[in-house]
Amino acid sequence: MTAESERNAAADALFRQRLDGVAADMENMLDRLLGPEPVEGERARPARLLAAMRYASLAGGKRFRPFLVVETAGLFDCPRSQALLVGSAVEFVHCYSLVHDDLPAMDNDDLRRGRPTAHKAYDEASAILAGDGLLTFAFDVLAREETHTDPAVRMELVLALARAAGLGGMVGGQMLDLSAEGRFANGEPEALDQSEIETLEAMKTGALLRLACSGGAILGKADRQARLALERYGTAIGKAFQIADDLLDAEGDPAMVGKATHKDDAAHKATLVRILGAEGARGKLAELVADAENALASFGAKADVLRAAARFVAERKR
Ligand code: GRG
Repeated sequence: MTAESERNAAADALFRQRLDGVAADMENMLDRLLGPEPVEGERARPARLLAAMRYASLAGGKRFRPFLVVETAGLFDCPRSQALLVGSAVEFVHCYSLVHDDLPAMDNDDLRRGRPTAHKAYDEASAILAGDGLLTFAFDVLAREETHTDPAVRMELVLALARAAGLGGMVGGQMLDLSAEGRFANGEPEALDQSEIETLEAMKTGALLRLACSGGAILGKADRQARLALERYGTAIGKAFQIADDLLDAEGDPAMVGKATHKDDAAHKATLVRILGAEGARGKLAELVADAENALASFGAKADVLRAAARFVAERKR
């Protein structure tokens, strides 16, 4: 074993440990935030809505986005409790997007995280409202004083999450995706070129992952150079994540992945795997991992776990 591969193996093991640690902390935090008692300004928490929101956000999920917030915030020695709150806001948005993406009007999926999707476990109306509730709750959490004592930091987090999640981010990307499938107009799938696919994916998947990385920098009041470095890292991770997801769809086993696979081909989805082929896509993944690792150069060994996270994204099996 070379010194570099030994260092990578140690960082990979530490990455697993840290991801598990964030997942455990996230479970406790989401459970606390989504408790039965109304908080100031709320009248009541309707039991069925709360249960559907808990179903969609507790138990399951890798918690990779909160992990990114915690690790990037850790580069600036931010308190873990604050990073976990920002991580939970990002996770609420992510979980809402999965609930709505699974609806019959969108991807019409029955299985998510190895369990029935929210609209199967409850009903469509409850799933739509649970998604709405989770999305709104994310901004509630970011606006709380316990998230950061400086209101300017909280405001910046709110704005960054809104921009990543909304019209020009994830929701916009989902619209481009549905349009490319031929859901509207004449019903014919659009033949997107590589740059159009990259834009779609940067919005649909990349924006929230990138925000998870810049979220740590905002929380840590990082300087411009550090912010740009983390944005470059987050951008590369976001692209890699989507390619890995497309490879899992093309080649993965539903029992392992926890959701239906081979859906992209059936839906004539515009993906980079379709354009580059599986081998070409794996080559692109390797380039993106290298770019993500290099983006962290100025943080030195402190960022080894984030470098391991980039490798994990490319190699993940679920
Ligand atoms: C409905 C507004 C709206 C947006 C949908 C999330 C999304 C946008 C579409 C889902 C399609 C998809 C599978 C995209 C690939 C990237 C992705 C979000 C994968 C799932 O994320 P993981 O692997 O899931 O982090 P877990 O379950 O681990 O949290």
